[in-house]
Amino acid sequence: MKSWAQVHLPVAQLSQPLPQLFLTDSKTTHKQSLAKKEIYRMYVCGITPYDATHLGHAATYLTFDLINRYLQASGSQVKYVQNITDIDDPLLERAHRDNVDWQTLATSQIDLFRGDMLNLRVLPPQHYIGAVEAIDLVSESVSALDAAGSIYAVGDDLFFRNYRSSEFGNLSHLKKEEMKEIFSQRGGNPDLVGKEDPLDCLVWMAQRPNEPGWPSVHGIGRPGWHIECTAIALKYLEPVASQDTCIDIQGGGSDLIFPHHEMCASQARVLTGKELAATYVHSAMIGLDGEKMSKSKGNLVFVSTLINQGVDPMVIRFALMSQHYRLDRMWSDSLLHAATENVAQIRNALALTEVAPTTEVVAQIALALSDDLDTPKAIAAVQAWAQRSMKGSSGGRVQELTVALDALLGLAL
Ligand code: 5CA
Ligand code: ZN
Repeated sequence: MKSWAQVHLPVAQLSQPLPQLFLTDSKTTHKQSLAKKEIYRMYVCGITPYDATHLGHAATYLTFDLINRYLQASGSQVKYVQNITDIDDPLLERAHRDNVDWQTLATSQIDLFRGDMLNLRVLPPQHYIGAVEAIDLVSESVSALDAAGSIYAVGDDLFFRNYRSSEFGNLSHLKKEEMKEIFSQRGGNPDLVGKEDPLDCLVWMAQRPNEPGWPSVHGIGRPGWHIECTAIALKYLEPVASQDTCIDIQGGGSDLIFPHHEMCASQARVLTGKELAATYVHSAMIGLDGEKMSKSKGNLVFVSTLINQGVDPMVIRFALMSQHYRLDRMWSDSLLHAATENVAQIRNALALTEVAPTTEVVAQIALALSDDLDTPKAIAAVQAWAQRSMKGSSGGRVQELTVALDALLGLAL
């Protein structure tokens, strides 16, 4: 699938090398430094194309964009892959509810998403892969799991033996009863008669009446959700045999820790004998009026609606970065208003002929980001600089800061 257009990434002018990046790993639950590498491999779970792009989606992709930007500014290359769940039950249900063709719905939402990502200056992945275009790939992965003795049938559907692995649960740290409950809320079917274990997951779903299906060695059907991401990540990120883990970063919103990422990791262990990712990074949930922003609750604010109302995309980006990615947080009008004022103040300072020293503030931004993407701290440093500049402090180079804001924070001001 076509990714969105390239976003210009300036080369940050740094007076000293960037500090090593620390990120909180959901598996160890600790902040850990990313081993220095020339090439990083990052997989981020993409949208299911309906109700895109709400501010929760946007916040999550911004988190990984910050990682991408930081690693590139450190001089490394980032291989970045994202999927699109362009065939799945929720998409079909929405198309049915709204009496539209599911492909038309998906195509329109993917187009909208691409435009929103471009407006927010999110660097595009090199491979943007839809589930539909990965059917053969998924089917091959199911065959490989089958060859490893990890697949069984319930009727014409195929399931993966998750719970057989002693490592299952290492990522989510949940008790089995908790897993079962969350699994049933997030597309699983723990109580299905015929399953060997309630937590085994569907990897190939035989075609249902009036639903699409694709021919495969497993019969006509479609991929299960988790195997879609496992297969796409392992194929398109081209893992290196000599490395301990298949990829460096597996990411998405915190709602994906269980079951999705736990099950992807479980499948990858069987397929490769290795841990899927060195670091599992999860961006916390954005809510509105005290509740998680989600399609099912219908309490969504869309990036495109705000932009159509005349809101500057850089203000949206700034507002989403003004709170830390690991905190569940609320979107509100007051957040947007504060961001509008703060961006205006920074722009006013950047327009001055004499500005406060810039080398130090660039170093502060880098240091804050290196510490688990502390964007509130980075932004506070820029605001303090703007105030110093407005009060007449001098000795800085505007260009040094504008380039750093763009390269590291994605803010083209
Ligand atoms: N297609 C799957 C992933 S393979 C999926 O979860 N799609 S999604 O459209 O529901 O979500 C897309 C991304 O946005 C996921 O990483 C998800 O974790 C994240 N996300 C969804 N809702 C929110 C929210 N309210 N706040 C933050 N991130 C969110
Ligand atoms: Zn995924």
